[in-house]
Amino acid sequence: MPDDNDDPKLARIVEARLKLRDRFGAASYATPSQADPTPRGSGPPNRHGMPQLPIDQVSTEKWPVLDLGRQPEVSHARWKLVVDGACVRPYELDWAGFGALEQTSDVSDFHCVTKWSRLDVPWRGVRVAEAIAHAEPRDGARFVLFHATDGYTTNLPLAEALKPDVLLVHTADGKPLARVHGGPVRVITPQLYAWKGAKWVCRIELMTADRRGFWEARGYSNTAYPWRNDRYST
Ligand SMILES: Nc1nc2c(c(=O)[nH]1)N[C@H]1C(S)=C(S)[C@@H](COP(=O)(O)O)O[C@H]1N2
Ligand SMILES: [Mo]
Repeated sequence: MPDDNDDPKLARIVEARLKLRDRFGAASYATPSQADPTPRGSGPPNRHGMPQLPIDQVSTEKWPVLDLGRQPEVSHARWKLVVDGACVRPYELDWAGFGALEQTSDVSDFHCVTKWSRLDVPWRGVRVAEAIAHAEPRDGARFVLFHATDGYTTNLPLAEALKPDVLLVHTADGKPLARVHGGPVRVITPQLYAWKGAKWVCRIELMTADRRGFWEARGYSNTAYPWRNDRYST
């Protein structure tokens, strides 16, 4: 496990979240997996045939804020997104370049591992698949590590990152994404727990081998499927 003791505030946040993991760990390992042949998770149609909420989640209208306690202020002028690693054409986007990419609207759910879900959130942004495609991933690229301005990281299999509802969002609920929720731009992963979506995302690193992100290295599930109650790893 990484050592967080040089930052007492961060150490407290990690300790509190890992206590929650310990509290719910036994119950989640004891719960049978949900049948999930075609996980789709985006908006009402993606809950078709599924319970309204993934197991042990509670719906909330409010949008809680969860992060490492550092919320960087990133202006549009300083905003930058690097796409690099195992690809033919690593590149960098500025705010205008990001706005010039194909824009997508979607409605999808947001499931936090701390047990709240926001259903049917309207989003606008750019598909992560679109941003990655421009870099031309090498054949061996199989994983992605998202890096954020606050130092946070989270990893995904490339196949998950390329799903059409995985977006770099700049707008939520019809308003510019607030700084506390990762504005100007964050990632959302509607089919996975929300820690897989980096707020204040600044780099998408393509990788040939998996590398665990911040929470994945501290005992959160590497796969993170809400419909399977897949919260923590053993
Ligand atoms: N950059 C960054 N992204 C992050 C986090 C973080 O600490 N830093 N926390 C993750 C976790 S654990 C959750 S549940 C969601 C919370 O997003 P919200 O604060 O908008 O609700 O962001 C995820 N993305
Ligand atoms: Mo979370």
